[in-house]
Amino acid sequence: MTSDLFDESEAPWVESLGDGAVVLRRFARAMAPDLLNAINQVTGQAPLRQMKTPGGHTMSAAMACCGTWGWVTDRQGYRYQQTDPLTDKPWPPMPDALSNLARQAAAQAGYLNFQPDAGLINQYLPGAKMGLHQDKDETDFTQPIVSVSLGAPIVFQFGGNRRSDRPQKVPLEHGDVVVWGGTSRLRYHGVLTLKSVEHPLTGACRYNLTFRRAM
Ligand code: MD6
Ligand code: FE
Repeated sequence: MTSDLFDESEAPWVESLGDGAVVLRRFARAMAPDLLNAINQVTGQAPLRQMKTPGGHTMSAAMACCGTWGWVTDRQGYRYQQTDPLTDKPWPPMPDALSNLARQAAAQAGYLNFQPDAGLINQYLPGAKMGLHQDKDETDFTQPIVSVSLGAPIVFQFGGNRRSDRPQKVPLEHGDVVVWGGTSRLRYHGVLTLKSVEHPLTGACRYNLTFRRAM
């Protein structure tokens, strides 16, 4: 088999998004079935849910967490905590398939010894989006962010260090991994509204896995 629409044998390649930031194209495609199994395992224990922002809006993406620290938002604010507010139990452990992928992707991008203690699973259905924001609730900004796309394609927006900087539009597809750190660590980013496009493994759904060192 040399080419088909969802070729898993396509060799990965790297694209720069600026200093310290790269897209590892197709990096996670071969392991995607294992990653989707891991997602199902985590969300069986910590259900996907749409959280509220401090401003009272309901986020359009549904989220669940794994690892020692989970990122949550509610009327009180954004924070990391060790228990799931839905179940009051610790977040499920981060499956090895996820932590290994995160560490390998970080290393490929030049960030050695990345040990994520927070894994965020975002589920986007058609119509869902995420506005421009910074990931800044972590304590150590020398550690990168690793962000994995699975399923339906979307347009990622990667801005600058100020909200007013015009973002680059980066189409992301199944298996693409974005890694940002160094002087890019606090760059604004988000995704445009998910269109209705079917993927053979996920249907119309897109998953984003975001790995961080929270503490
Ligand atoms: C993405 N997601 O879905 C980018 N950040 O490709 C994020 O930047 C993000 O999904 C913080 C919390 C949840 C997220
Ligand atoms: Fe983010």
